[in-house]
Amino acid sequence: MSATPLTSSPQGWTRRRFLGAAAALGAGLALEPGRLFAAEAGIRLEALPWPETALEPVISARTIAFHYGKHHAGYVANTQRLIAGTPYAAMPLERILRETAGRPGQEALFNNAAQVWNHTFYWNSLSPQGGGKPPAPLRKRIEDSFGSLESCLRELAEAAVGRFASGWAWLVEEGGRLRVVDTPNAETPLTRGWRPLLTIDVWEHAYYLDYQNRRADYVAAVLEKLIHWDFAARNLEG
Ligand code: MN3
Repeated sequence: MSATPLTSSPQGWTRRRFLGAAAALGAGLALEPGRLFAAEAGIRLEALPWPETALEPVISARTIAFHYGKHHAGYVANTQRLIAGTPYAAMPLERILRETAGRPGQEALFNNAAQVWNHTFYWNSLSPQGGGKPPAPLRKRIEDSFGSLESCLRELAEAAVGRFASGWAWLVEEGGRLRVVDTPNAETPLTRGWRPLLTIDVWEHAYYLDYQNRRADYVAAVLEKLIHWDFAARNLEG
């Protein structure tokens, strides 16, 4: 795996997004959400979509430095090590997830690869210009499924705060309806037939430096100030 770059350039990102979209069209498959993840083999630490200081004061640069630079990078390194010399080294990340989900003996690879995917998805679920109201088409879908934006936000907060121990809260689409779900540890909606729209990481490493045990305060601040509705809208269209 020595030829695999640990980080990607913004140019590389754009190129992979294009290749991912082209591959999805060519194969008639919905890569969900194909625009973020490489269609070719190899595991990378994808670039953050904003500078480390961009989410302050809601999430500090120090939290991002550890969360991205140590935790996320660690999952990337572990996954690269686990696939080296195996057939998984020839697969893109999303295929590795589908091939290892629920497979006895592959728990470590699934957990690390899923955490790579989940973290890239999480960074893109946050924006310094986030919060506020979703764009009109997404807002209509939210109102159709939850009754109101406020109900959707309340469900997201309850899922994020109520998730016992480590895991993730998600807004997903299933069968034309939007739903809030939560997953434990590294579990990802991708392998359960749900289309993920956005996520909140509720592992303690996501908030402990800034909020200590006050997970509810972290979740409320993220939903109010950072949640990236435009990203969710693009995933719904994609
Ligand atoms: Mn995390």
